[in-house]
Amino acid sequence: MTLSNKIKSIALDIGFSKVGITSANIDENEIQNLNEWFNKKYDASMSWMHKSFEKRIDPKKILPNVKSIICVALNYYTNFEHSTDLKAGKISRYAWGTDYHLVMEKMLKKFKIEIEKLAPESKNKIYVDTGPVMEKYFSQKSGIGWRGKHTNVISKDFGSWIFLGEILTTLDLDYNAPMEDFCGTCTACLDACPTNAIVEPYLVDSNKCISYLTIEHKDEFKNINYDFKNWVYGCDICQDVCPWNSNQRESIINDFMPRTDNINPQLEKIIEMDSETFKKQFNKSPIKRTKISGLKRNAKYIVLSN
Ligand code: B12
Ligand code: SF4
Ligand code: SF4
Repeated sequence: MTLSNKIKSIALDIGFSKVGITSANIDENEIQNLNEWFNKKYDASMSWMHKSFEKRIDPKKILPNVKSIICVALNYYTNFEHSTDLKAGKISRYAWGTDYHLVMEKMLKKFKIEIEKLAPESKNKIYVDTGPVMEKYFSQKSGIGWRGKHTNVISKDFGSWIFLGEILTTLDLDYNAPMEDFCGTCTACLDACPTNAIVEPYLVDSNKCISYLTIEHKDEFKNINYDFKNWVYGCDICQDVCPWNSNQRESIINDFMPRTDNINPQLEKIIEMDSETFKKQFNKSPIKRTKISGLKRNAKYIVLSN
């Protein structure tokens, strides 16, 4: 078995749902698209993204002599749905259980150790949403899935309910073919987005995206007048309507099972929540990112606008 195949088989043994390998180079076209996204200010207040622009477009600035990127994806679908109770908020599927950064980092560390057993001379760096890496781009290039018109990566076997991670490596490996696009003439995600944040196919303006507004936006919602459709943390609308998400397989990761009250928390309960309860309910959960103040702001906004 080749080294590349051994590495891919280890990834699947560790529990990743998909693995693919690609070169660490980024096409000129992609760099131009990214530049345009920043020029149009679609990054909203996420200035940390632009600050790391040079690293984002050149992985060698993260790991000198990097040759390949080993991309992985982890299915997080659990068989639960949101309710239609208007007094309840909706929490995005990815945040129902334990924070994927913690889950995947543990798996990636194990993976890195195994790679270094096979190739002790190699230098390797792991990432899962934790650095200036174009995760969706590399994932498509490594054959894991394609970038849908809503911009998330969709795998034929797992839909878009997958988290992405990668190992940057100095190893010269065999590359997979990039995944082709299977969106076809579908426009379901563009049609369903309540704020028209998908301004054109494959282009999201974060300023309008409910996911950005409820998670990353730090201030009060001044001059913002959108119907959040009860999404109190993140937003899954463009993925819920995607035909590639209709026959999902359940995740094998127990940590992704929803915690009590994490799918549809009552909005009034959030507004009245004290910090002890917040800490307990959202310990090791991605929801910690908004802090209690952000979650309360979101819940109040929904109650006032309903
Ligand atoms: C910043 C960020 C956000 C921002 C911006 C979203 C975005 N579209 O990039 C906000 C806060 C809005 C966000 C929201 C979400 N995010 Co987010 N986010 C990121 C982060 C940190 C960086 C992404 C990035 O580089 N964006 C820059 C822009 C320019 O990239 P882009 O939108 O893909 O734009 C490219 C395309 O437009 C392309 N392009 C232009 N024209 C064309 C034409 C064609 C044909 C094609 C193919 C491409 C193309 O060029 C651009 C440059 O690359 C990544 C982690 C990472 N390091 O990659 C996670 C990540 C993308 N997020 C993730 C998730 C889960 C989400 C949410 C689903 C969470 C939720 N449920 O609320 C939503 C989805 C919203 C949406 N429709 O995109 C996952 C996605 C997993 C997947 N299956 O793809 C990631 C990969 C984290 C992870 N490690 O798993 N996110
Ligand atoms: S996450 Fe919600 S607001 Fe953002 S693009 Fe998708 S449907 Fe639109
Ligand atoms: S809803 Fe349709 S257009 Fe949007 S990502 Fe899914 S297949 Fe592509």
